[in-house]
Amino acid sequence: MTVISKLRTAALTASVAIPIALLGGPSAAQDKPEGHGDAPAAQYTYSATTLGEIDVELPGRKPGDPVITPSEFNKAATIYFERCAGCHGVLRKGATGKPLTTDITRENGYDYLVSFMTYGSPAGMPNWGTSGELSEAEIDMLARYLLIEPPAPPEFGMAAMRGTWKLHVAPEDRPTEQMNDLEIDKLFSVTLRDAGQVALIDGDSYEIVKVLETGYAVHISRISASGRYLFVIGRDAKVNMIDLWMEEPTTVAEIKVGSEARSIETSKMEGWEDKYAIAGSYWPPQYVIMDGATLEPLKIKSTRGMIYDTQEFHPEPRVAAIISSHYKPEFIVNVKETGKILMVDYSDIKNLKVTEIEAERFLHDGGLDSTKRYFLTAANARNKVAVIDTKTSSLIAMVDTQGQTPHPGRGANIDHPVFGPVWATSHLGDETVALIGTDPEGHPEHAWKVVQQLYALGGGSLFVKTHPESEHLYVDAPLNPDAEVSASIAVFKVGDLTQEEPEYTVLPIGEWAAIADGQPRVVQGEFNREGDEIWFSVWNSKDKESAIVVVDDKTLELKKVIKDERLVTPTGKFNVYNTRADVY
Ligand code: DHE
Repeated sequence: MTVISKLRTAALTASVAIPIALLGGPSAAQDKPEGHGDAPAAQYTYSATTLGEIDVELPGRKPGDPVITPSEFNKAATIYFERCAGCHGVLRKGATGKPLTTDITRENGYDYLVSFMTYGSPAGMPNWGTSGELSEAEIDMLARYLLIEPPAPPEFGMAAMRGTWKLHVAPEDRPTEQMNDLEIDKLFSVTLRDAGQVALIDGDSYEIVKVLETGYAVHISRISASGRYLFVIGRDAKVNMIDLWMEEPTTVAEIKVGSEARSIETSKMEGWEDKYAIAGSYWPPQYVIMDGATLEPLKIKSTRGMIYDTQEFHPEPRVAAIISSHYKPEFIVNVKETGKILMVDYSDIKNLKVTEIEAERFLHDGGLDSTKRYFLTAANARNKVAVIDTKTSSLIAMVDTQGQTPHPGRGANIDHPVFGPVWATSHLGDETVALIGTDPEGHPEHAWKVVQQLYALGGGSLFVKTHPESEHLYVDAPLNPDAEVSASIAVFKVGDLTQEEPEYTVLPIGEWAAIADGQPRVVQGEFNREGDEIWFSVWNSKDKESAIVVVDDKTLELKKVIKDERLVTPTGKFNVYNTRADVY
């Protein structure tokens, strides 16, 4: 363990070049375009992998269309969805990257497209050709593909959704009391990303209670307000609903809500606990409200519409984070490309009321403040955090985080010795951690301002974490290009935040995991129920050993290394109690 101040070595300050789409920064002339092919860092830039598997139809030939066979068209579409759609949009209307509609591509022409893809551009386009990521033949195929009208992947309406819905165990056939002796609130649901599974791990014994099959490249878990049901969503938009009361935790219902998805949540307002679930999709751009006991799809709402400021139509605004209000029967839905936050009132879904809040474009993730009244969410490509008052369903502030590409996860709530309650976010693009005042009544002068900037390990941070019982703020840097940094965690002591440049302790989590092979990255701290230990994933590639490292929060010493051959690519971890009660 080492203590470091802001005056760090060059390696530690190295900022990350990975999410080019998000950063909009230049890529080095002949370097390999990081983030597009390097696992696991590449896995951060949005890749529409499931869409890539769908067969698309070659449109009828139009005058001026280049020659392309249906098979080439399909191959090009796969590459496009996997490599390009994250920035340029599935329908090529542009997102963080430029639009690639045929009026533009045809004006620029075939040679220009080939050269652009081969050499990249200082504005952030990776050099796919010179880096060796794409062959000349692939670039030629893609250039011809881009000169033809884009195919639209299939919609996913009620009939399609119902066709995938499986109720394995009806509510009346489920137990009326807990049938196992698990301490459910102590369980962790651990994403086994590339295995398409979650592992349920007991917080006391560190034993894997069960491994369950889930969707492809499984993403996050959320827990029903009662704590009984665990909801897991895969990138292929498959939702598993797991009953933790059964003799062995079991999937009791499943559904596919689209082709690409990232978010799932359940109703938490008093009186509405466990009543509904909601899932948001990247493709098609929509969300669906489902029955909280069966996953029966009840109401699908498209998010297509006008961008909040330009008021121009966007055909594919993806649904990013969804969070449940504790103040009203509302789901709070982040719509990325239109920059709108939707307050979806689920008290009467037949006469659905949706309050549409103008926020900022490229909304991604976020979480609640310590009172659970305010939702703070990053518009990451705009370096902003939007603050929503969930009591009045309105935007109350837009905070410039003074860093590049904020990525809070759900953020971390600290009682700051000088500024009172603050919420923290780290950044993908630099080493800063922004602390934002969240107490408009007790500390009005600090509310919704960056009251302090901390300097952590380096760029490439994804998640910060603390707990009401903890005196520490933990900051990861899994996407930092420096192997040592990406395998370490910075820990700030809350009491030290009075210093002008607070020092931090470096935990060599990767070293503690003692994994001989590969270059594992350390990602996403998650506290246990009691708040006295924090778990980190040591995320290696699929064919190599990974681990979970448990740290004693009081002493910052290693407590346990969990290793098991079933722990394949562990990433997110969700303690049942902390997740259901929004403790972070
Ligand atoms: Fe995530 C949350 C989207 C890549 C681990 N991720 C989220 C949320 C969204 C999102 C919208 C918020 C969900 C919510 O709260 O309802 N993630 C995306 C992407 O679009 C992106 C950038 C690329 C992609 O194609 O999926 C992406 N995410 C990753 C990863 O590569 C990570 C690091 C490893 C993994 O498992 O895939 C990753 N994302 C996570 C985790 C959370 C998350 C662990 C939940 C954090 C929490 O504390 O709640």
